[in-house]
Amino acid sequence: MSSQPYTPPKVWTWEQPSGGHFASINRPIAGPTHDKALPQGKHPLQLYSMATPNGVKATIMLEELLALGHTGAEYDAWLIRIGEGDQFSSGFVEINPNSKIPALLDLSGSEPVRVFESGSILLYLAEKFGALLPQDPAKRTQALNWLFWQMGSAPYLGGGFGHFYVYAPEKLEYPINRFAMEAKRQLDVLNRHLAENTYMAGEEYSIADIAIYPWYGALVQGLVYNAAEFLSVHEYPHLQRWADNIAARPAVIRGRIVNRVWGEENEQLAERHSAADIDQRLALKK
Ligand SMILES: N[C@@H](CCC(=O)N[C@@H](CS)C(=O)NCC(=O)O)C(=O)O
Repeated sequence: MSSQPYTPPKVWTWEQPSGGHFASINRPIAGPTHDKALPQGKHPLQLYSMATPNGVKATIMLEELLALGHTGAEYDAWLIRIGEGDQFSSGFVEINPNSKIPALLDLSGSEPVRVFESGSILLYLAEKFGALLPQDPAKRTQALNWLFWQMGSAPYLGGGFGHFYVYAPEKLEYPINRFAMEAKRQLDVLNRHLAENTYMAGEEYSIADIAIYPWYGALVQGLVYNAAEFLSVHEYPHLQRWADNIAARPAVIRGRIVNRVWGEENEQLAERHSAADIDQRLALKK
């Protein structure tokens, strides 16, 4: 790898490994790499995931639904170790041909329902349980605007800024500048909106907040990419207020630790099969 100017060849070919944190799992082809069925537990919902920002959207949602009393949202959460290529097993690819976590299997009906893309999982669960998505059409649209905003914007934060600031094999000024500028623009979009609104869709907490918090809320809290100082996040006080408010919700505290295998012992729970699994972890002293 070199930071010398690069002249692309006529035809791109795959040279492996290309370097960087995820080099060993990145490939230019889709499909399974090995035959392996996924485990299944006893609950109606089976989640296959890891506690990355996209993964915790699903576990926070499920914990919020359980907190609201929707017992049909009971779930087994199985760990997919993306660094070890579990997302390329035949069983996982059957649920998500895109080989990315999170993926959900709903076994409650006559036919299994396969759900992938974290935004689709949030919408599916909100509609299934009639919760966390406003009923009023204008407010519902507001929530969906921000849900889709998150799905379209976060790749610039994660795949752009995060990749070049943290994971790339070399620190390169051009991409870090470009994506830091875009990340700050997005933070300002949120800050301005939250100056006028308690939550993303107005007064009602919704799937839009659940989608945005694990990326942008965690970023301003210094939990993602350790970039709070670099991105001067003190410039976004309304976003900070909203993030602190969301982070304190019991379902968020619970959902964050599911399928997490790093950090403090009381914040790690590789698999979740009952509420007691989370209770026991959280009860461990730091
Ligand atoms: N747009 C997808 C993105 C999912 C995604 O990028 N997941 C990452 C972890 S946060 C992943 O599974 N990476 C493994 C890989 O790229 O092989 C979603 O929101 O569900």
